This record gives sequence, structure tokens and C-alpha cells, in this order.
Amino acid sequence: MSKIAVVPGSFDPITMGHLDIIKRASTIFDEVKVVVLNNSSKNPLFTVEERMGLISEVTESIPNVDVDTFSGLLIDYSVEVKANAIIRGLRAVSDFEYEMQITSMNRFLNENIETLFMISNNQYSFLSSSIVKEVAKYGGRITGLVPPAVEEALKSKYK
Ligand code: COD
Repeated sequence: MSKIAVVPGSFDPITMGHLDIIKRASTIFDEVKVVVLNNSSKNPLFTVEERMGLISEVTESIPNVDVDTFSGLLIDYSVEVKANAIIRGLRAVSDFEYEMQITSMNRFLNENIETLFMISNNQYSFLSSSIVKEVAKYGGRITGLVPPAVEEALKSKYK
């Protein structure tokens, strides 16, 4: 039976750090579902459609990755798509507390779906969508931190 992983997030927008986790997950699982959660209290820069479009574009060459969106609980989505695991990235100790909390809540809601963590690649461990947006907003250099399509999209948002 094929093994399915869910990689959830806000992806506002997708960065090289996210892409690295998605690529690594795609070598371990048969199918990887990147899901943009649509109920975040954050005030996003990109619409869900724009975020999904960018993810599709930058993962185009990875055949076992598809992009989806969901409004509701991550665990309900994971059950719906018959996921074996939820994959999260860990950048630093500062991520740990939040990740521990959401993982424990998800396990409380459904103990059959495991959450697995991948340690960020060193070169991306300082990267977040927020920090990239801040630098892009003030015209700083973001080349290499996001895929070229995302760099273009950020430039046109902030022009
Ligand atoms: N290197 C490696 N991993 C990274 C990097 C990087 N540079 N940057 C981000 N990541 C990882 C993050 O650690 C995360 O695992 C993933 O990439 C996505 O990151 P973000 O920032 O785009 O998304 P988050 O963390 O804001 O997403 C949070 C969710 C939307 C998944 C969460 O809020 C959620 O599950 N919401 C649905 C409601 C729900 O089910 N709530 C109950 C559980 S609390």
C-alpha cells in the first residue's frame, strides 16, 4: 500500500527551506501532499490560490508531490487523504515548543497519524516566510532564499 505524507503549512510564500523539506519527504514517501491550511489567524500576503500556484510551479519536477488546500483541522484533512504521517520542519530549539504543542494536540485528536520532524538544512535554518517578506518589502536581496518564481512574485507584490 502506498505511503502518504502530508506537509502542512501557511506557505506565505514557499521558501527554499520549505522546498527542501518537501523534496526530502518525496524521497521517503510514495505520495506527498503539500497542503495550504486556510484558517490561519495570520494576515497573509498571498491568497491561497497564489500560494498554491507558486508551490505547484516550484514542485513541478517532483512527480509524487501534489498541492492542496483545506479549511479546518489538519488532522481531519490527514484522515481524509489517508495520510500515514504529517511532516514538519524544525529549524531551531525555538520551533520545538510550538511543534510539541501542535503535535500533542493532533495526537490527542487522532493517535493513528504520526508526526515526523525533519531538521532544517543548515543553509536554510534561519529562513522563514516572514523574514523573507520583510527583506523583500524593503528591497533587500532574497536571491537563493526563495525559488526564482517566488522572488518575482514578491517583487511584484511590493513594487
Ligand atoms: N527549514 C525547514 N523547515 C521549515 C523552514 C525552514 N527554513 N521554514 C519553515 N519550515 C517548516 C515549518 O517548521 C513547518 O513545519 C512548515 O515548514 C510550514 O511552515 P509555515 O510557517 O509555512 O506554516 P505554519 O507552521 O504556520 O503552519 C501551521 C499550520 C497551518 C500547519 C497549523 O497552524 C495548523 O495545523 N492549522 C490548522 C488548524 C489545526 O489543525 N489546529 C490544531 C492543531 S494546533
